[in-house]
Amino acid sequence: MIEEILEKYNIEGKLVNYTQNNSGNINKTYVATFQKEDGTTKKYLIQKINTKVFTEPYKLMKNIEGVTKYLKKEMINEKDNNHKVLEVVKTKDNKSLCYITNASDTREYYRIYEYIENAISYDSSVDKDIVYNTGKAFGNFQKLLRDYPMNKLEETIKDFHNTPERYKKLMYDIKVDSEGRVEEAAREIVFIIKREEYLSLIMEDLNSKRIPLRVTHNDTKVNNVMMNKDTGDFLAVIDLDTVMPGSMLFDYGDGIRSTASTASEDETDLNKVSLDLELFKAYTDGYLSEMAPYLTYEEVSLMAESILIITLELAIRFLNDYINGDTYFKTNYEKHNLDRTRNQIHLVKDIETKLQYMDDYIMKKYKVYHDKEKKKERI
Ligand code: GN1
Ligand code: MG
Repeated sequence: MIEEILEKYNIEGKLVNYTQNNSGNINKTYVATFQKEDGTTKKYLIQKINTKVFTEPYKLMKNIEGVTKYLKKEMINEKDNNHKVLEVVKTKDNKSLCYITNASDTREYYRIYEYIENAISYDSSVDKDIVYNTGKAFGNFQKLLRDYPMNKLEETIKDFHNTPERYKKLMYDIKVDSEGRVEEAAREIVFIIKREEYLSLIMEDLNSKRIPLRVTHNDTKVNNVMMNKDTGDFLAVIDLDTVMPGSMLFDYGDGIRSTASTASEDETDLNKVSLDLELFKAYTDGYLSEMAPYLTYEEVSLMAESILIITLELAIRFLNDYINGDTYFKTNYEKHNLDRTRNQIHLVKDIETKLQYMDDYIMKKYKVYHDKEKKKERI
């Protein structure tokens, strides 16, 4: 299969081997190594696009091509030689995507990226520097894309971070209970229902234009930033499938949810799951060091709550997938999605006790970075 895909590309050298890479809950990824005539090797990432999730793969690639081109140009403008942009490898007929027809006569879509060398990524983090640099990476990403023409972007997944819509869908699927799994999840369902009032906070402000639409990444997990192995600085933001117009609040909140949790989403020992305030501070500092000058006060005042909202959203999504029979996220065992739901709910409980502290910290730091920039402007 991999060989069949590679035939559609003009990659220099000979395929030495390929292995499947297990990170990511949606797409399938392989790393292929090629050897050139001079003996040097080069790696590539081959990804099978999950077309159940991304139903229009051409639109998806159009977004990625547009955004990566723009980011490259912006980095050159800023004379930034330290960071990289994801590089799409084109097929022999200059397409960013190819397909093969499988045994059951359906099309499977694949794309190839250049492998980012000298880099490492983490699934969860305990190191403040890694977290600071993750926040900085996503802040820098939003900063560079702040003037990207939004009308060029396709909505690759409709209502992706529309939390109240996600809630409505959960309530509907609970009523249908197609897999007979609702009873088992009763406590989790009640927990979510009790928090319904929070869920629309960001969407209402977006809809009423109290907060701006921006180009956002929408999947700011710690493993979506490649770090420079030598310097520890961020090297590149990856996984651009969900780049769409949205609110910076979902990106910031999801960044904290993912990087400042003391355990991965799959951890079943809930005693290990909490929100580490030192890591929260590190991410916030990294993010604000890039984005503070461009944020509005309304956005900043919702940043702490965004952490709560997105964590609830993930609990809703995992639970909804469990109730529907695990059709969306990759799962490794029967109750995987229920365990992920419990993990996120546990994190929500902890976040609730820390909200005020986080809000105070964000406000304080926003003012510091903001004033610093204003001073620079005056000089
Ligand atoms: C999915 O595939 P991955 O791990 O990058 C999901 C995110 C979730 C995340 C939870 C397109 O991301 O929204 O936050 O799992 N991506 C999509 O681990 O649904
Ligand atoms: Mg990913």
